[in-house]
Amino acid sequence: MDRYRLSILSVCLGTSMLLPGCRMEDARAAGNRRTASTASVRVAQTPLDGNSLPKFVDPLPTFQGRRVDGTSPIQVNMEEFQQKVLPASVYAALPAPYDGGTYLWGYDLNGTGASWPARTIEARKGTTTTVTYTNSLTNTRLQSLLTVDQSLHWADPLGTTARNNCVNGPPLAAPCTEPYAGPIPAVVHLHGAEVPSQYDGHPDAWFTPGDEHLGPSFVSNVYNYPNSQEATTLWYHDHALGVVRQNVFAGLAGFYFIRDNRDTGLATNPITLPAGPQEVELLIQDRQFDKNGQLYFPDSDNAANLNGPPSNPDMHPFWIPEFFGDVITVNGKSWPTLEVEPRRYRFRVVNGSNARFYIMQMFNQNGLDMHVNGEPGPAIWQIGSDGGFFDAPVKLDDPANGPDACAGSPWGSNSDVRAGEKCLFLAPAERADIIVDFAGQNGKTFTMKNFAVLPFPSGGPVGFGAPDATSDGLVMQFKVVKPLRGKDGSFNPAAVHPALRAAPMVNIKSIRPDLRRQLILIEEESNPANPDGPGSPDAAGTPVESLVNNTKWNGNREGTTIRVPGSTSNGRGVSATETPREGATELWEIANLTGDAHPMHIHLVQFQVISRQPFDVDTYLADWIGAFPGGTFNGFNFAPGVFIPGFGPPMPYDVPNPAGAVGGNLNFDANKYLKGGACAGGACPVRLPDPLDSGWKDTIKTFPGEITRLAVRWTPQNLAVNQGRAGLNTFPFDPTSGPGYVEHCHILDHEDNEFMRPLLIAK
Ligand SMILES: [Cu+2]
Repeated sequence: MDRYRLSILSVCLGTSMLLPGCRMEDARAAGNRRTASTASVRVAQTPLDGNSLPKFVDPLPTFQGRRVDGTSPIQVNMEEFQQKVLPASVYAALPAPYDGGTYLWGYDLNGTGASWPARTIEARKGTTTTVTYTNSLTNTRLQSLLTVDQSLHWADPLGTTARNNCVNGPPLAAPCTEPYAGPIPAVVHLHGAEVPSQYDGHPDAWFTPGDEHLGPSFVSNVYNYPNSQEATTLWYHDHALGVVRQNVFAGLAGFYFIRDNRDTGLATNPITLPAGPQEVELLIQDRQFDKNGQLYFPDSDNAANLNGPPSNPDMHPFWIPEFFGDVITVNGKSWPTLEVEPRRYRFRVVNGSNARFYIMQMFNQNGLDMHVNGEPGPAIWQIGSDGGFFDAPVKLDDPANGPDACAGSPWGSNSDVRAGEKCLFLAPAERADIIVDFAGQNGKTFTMKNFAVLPFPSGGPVGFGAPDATSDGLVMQFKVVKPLRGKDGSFNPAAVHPALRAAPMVNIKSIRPDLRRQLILIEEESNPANPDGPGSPDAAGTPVESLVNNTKWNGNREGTTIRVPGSTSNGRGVSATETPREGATELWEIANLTGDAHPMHIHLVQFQVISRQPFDVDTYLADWIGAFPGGTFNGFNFAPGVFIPGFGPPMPYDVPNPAGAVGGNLNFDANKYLKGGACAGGACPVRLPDPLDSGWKDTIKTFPGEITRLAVRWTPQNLAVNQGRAGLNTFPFDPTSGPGYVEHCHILDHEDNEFMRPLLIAK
């Protein structure tokens, strides 16, 4: 985004006020006039500088003794509450009601009180967990601080966006440019779970308080999770169309563990994993606050906010391309500290941030200023990823990888994405199950730091001014100050240890695919030469939206009711082009034509990474644009060979290209694109998955300028390789029923703005 901000600034200073980014002042002035005349709910907030906050003063909130048993039915109520996220000294200086904490939205499990994160649900493999969700987000204080952008295709409970056609601006009529103050829509997705689609938290399955308004895909708010997959770290979070970035930001997220008879969570577990107080959840999220200690989500009310103004206010008056905050929270507490014994700990790590990536490493802090990197260590051993355990532990931050394996030097040089692959490297929604051994470290303090640039990997660490708290990457501290209680006989990844898995991972990469798909990711930017006209892919404009396969969420060609050919309606308002057969195995090749990495999440299944390969994006893009057929869309005439935003792929989806791949795109695996370009020596090397991406995944980083190849099998995770075939359902439920599933970018600001597609399973 720095790139965009720089270009806006230079263009605005140098030329006319007609260019899109330069109109911000006009838009804001208009917004202020509306505020006076329509009693708008927008509230002006003064940002609090994260640098000014004390660090490492409060303990990490943990869930030991506060987890909820998933083998009994659970009542989950969404409600507003207050929590002291920042140090107590901040709230002590504030008047009522802010002295009581930051207003948040959270999940209250079984009446035990809402918290951020919510209480962890401990489910048991093979035993259904039944959850009844209710939405009590009425008369909240927080709504006025989280300005819904009605120009997005969003849940829209009152139908104002649909009635006023707000998604097809500019120009935008008055209701489209005003904040929304109606009932709050919400729905819960259990991320990474094998579930029937009616319980998947489809983005259109939202419901408002009292179920007064229901999304078109709503079936029930009593969900049954079969827990048929492997023991792993899942998380549950809001998934309502177009407001996920704000509902999750508000606090609607929690952990969900699937336990089995090996990963029992008890000290007696046969894998000997650290348990009890030595098994700790870590939900990492960046946030921004105002001077009342309240959440601050940028909506153009303050030009000085960290993220800059909305990039295209004449199309999206409040939406910003990515949210980054200058306060790092872990388990709903800013820069916390965990006191540990000199022994091994197991951490279940989730990146729950809107858009921030993390490349993390620990440093010995003793005697050093917190901004100085001490001696690295201890090592982090990763034992599992999104969907279960690895076959064997992987050592990260190994000194053998070089002293700067994670840190890079100087700041920002690790925009080379490969640097992260030997570190604890998490894009939004990815999980890591890790072991850290604090033995022999008595008295030491270790600081966990993040070295990922933002946006990743094109940005820099200086977006918020340097040095600052987040650009120094501070995350949390571990203090080895507790006495060792008893001998540590737990799982030692550095020595002989029990197997993590009862059986090796089923290798679905070995299955000959029934179907090959080639999909592209593209960012549509405003066209500086024609700011009110159609966007162009990766022009020097500002981000409008990013799309899977140049296709909008609803599956229609932009500005029309014409379905992208080859799509199937879910009968509830959206059409899918990805319609895999139950039981089939597919090769998905995703080519990222944008300038940034996108964590792509596929619902229903866990998949495996086959390989990654850089390719010649510029040459491909020129040929790909040349394949567009021309026509009139959204009021604009396009000549043949001109990019049509939101048209879908340039060619018919279902007609295989020369590689035999459906998707409607030119074959990006062609030799022409796999040599030269950015690749040294004239050939773009295929990279096998690094160890961290070798396990089960449901969310995968797709790097810019690269093809990411995935083996995706539409069966339960553990089905033997010879047991699946296209047309055979092996799930303990019918995956073809209900509203269907989705696949999307898990940068929340992206998925809220069209970077999501329906996914329907076919017979
Ligand atoms: Cu994205």
